[in-house]
Amino acid sequence: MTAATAGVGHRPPVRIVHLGLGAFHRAHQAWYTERTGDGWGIAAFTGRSPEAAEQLAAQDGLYTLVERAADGDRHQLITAVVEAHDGADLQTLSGLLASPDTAVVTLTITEAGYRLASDSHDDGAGPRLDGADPLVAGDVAALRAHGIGGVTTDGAGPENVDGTRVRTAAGRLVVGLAARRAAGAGPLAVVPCDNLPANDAAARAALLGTARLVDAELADWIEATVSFVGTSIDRITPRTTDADRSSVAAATGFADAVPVVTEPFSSWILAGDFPAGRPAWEHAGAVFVRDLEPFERRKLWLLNGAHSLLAYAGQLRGHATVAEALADPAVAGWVEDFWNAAERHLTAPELDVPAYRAALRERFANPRIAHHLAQIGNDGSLKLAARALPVYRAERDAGRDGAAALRPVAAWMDQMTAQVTAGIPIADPSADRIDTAVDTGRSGTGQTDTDQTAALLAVVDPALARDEQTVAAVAALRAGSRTTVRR
Ligand code: CS2
Repeated sequence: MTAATAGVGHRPPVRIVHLGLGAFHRAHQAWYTERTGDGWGIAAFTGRSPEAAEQLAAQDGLYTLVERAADGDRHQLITAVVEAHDGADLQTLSGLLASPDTAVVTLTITEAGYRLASDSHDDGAGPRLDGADPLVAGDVAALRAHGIGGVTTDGAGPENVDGTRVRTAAGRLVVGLAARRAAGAGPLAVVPCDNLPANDAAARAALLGTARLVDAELADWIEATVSFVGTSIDRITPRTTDADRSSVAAATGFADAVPVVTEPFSSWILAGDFPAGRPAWEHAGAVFVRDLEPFERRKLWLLNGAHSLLAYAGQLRGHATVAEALADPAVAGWVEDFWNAAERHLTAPELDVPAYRAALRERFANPRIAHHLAQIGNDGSLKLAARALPVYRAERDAGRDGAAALRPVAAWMDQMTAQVTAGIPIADPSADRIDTAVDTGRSGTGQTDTDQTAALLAVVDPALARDEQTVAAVAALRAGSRTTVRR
């Protein structure tokens, strides 16, 4: 505790459990919760590494939020996160979920965290858990071996389950929800806050899919009791740097090890039920709607789609940040083309796409936010499926070639090829498959650039990879972007 944090007195009780303690959660859901002043405390669990929890716990959960506008910084101490834990601590998670005080579970586990099958959209049946995924299979085996059913029937506690062996968010939540069921603590809402279309359906597929493989009765209980709330979330939050830590310490006197730097803009749109209540997030600017889909598409396509295009096309042209890439007229032109394609399918008047595009140009150009393209470029195989390919499909269904919407995919392929060739590691759950696919085009293999394009597309969308016209269109764009890069 320092002078800057000494004034923080009574902390609110835990009513929200969060999985995926990272910068975005702390800049977004925690900030909204703080702003309501409703006294809802958050217990946050890390995903993969416990470090963030250790650092935050050492500061009693307190941290500085820096709103970084083009003309200056605004600092705010956030007090809503009252507990920070290692995600492998299933005993604490189960204890919190078994409490009727806990009403909401929020998730920021990244697109990859849901472990969904990449061919989910082929049959239009919606997202589906990838039961063959090694992490999922490992969790299911661990939960079966430790008898998650025992948690619900004979009262054996979650201490029987080794948290380090249950690694997916869904696996961990299944353990926690078994404890809630055993305790008779009643319904709650699960609120995914990741950039996936229909993220409520994604969370439901992950959770119910895992539960079904472990304990059918528990799965039935979850289906009947847990509400899944869809969200569109938005706030550009780059990774915190050492320079950020120094500037926060200088401005506030708090040697904060884990401040968060974010843009002033923020948006949270939600649709769904909260059977055990929720903070009045609408008092903090969140918007509750009946039909989320138009808003979700506007955000995913225009912001995130452009981000991915900037990430790959920008890096190929030697840029490091979003603002730099957007200042390159060729890249900016591709972004406008992509937006024109998307805008044709965002027709609801309340979307006001021209204003949204104008705001995005300004947000992306914020000269004081260094949002690194390499960070956005991670997990491209999943991100492109959510942000770019839906625009392509909409264009194609309307009888157009959709080339502008394929450019992010073509640029991703060129960037992946460049990284594999240069030995730069690829951060993607399908990194091995990307590596193999890149090799498909190597000289001496007897295979062509088109074969390589099809192999890479199969990693993102297996059905589209079987469509010759699409593969040819992507291959043509790749040839184009390579020429540009060489110049
Ligand atoms: C970005 C998002 O890294 C990425 O994939 O596109 O994190 C983006 O900054 C947020 O969705 C903005 O709300």
